[in-house]
Amino acid sequence: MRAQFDRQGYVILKNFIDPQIVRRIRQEAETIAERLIRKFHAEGQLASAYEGEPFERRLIPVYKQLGKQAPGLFNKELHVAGFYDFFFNTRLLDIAESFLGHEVRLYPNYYLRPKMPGDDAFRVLWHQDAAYTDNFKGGGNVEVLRTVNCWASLVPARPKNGCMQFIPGTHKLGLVPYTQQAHYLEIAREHLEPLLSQAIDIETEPGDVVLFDNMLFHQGLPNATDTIRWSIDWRYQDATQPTLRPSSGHLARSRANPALAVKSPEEWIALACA
Ligand SMILES: O=C(O)CCC(=O)C(=O)O
Repeated sequence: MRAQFDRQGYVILKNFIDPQIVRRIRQEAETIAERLIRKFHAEGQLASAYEGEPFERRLIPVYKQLGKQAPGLFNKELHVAGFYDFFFNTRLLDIAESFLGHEVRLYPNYYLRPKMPGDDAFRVLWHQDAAYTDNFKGGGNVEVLRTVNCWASLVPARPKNGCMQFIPGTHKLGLVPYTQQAHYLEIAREHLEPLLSQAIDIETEPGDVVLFDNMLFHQGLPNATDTIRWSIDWRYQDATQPTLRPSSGHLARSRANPALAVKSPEEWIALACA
């Protein structure tokens, strides 16, 4: 696993997450969507609460009506018990620890992502995750950050509904120039175009976890179906390093200071307000 990660810049852990945890996460995502709808419906901004609609569709009319007011990503909302079992999963943290050493943090950008159909704002352009950290311009060299970046879908992810695409081996190129586009950063054309023919689809099922390098060239395709492609993306980092972002994330494993690591759903929930 480690050898493939080092060589290709990614590895897919098939059927890695316990089905019970996957079901729980999906329920948490449904509750997050429900709360969003209830709030905007109570404020009179939605024609209906769309109660009869399934999870894969319910937010579609909501996003159509709310436009830019609708969040493209959920972050603080993930401080609920189900996501504690997911992010602080022992098997996953064992892998993170084996890659990163005994001090491991959950990096600050962890998201639940409803990729809406037919909306270009949800097409995530070719980028390196490290470029988003670099773009904060807080100083520091993002190339030295030691992270394991993770991605999992709550529905089957395919090219048609907007799975990710990777260009294997590109994590060895270092940070390449990028530009700010309307919604996302994008790798400069002259660095991307010669490599585009090597892009591969990353197809996943719920329960799979994709691990990839902070420098790997990747994109999230547009969703051309009529259902939402729900996914989660998160990262672990060597906690002896700075995040080079405005926030510090959350300690997940520590040999030096075990008492400081998040150890229970209650602690995780309390951190929503931190
Ligand atoms: O979910 C997507 O479509 C893209 C996600 C992504 O680029 C990331 O997690 O870094």
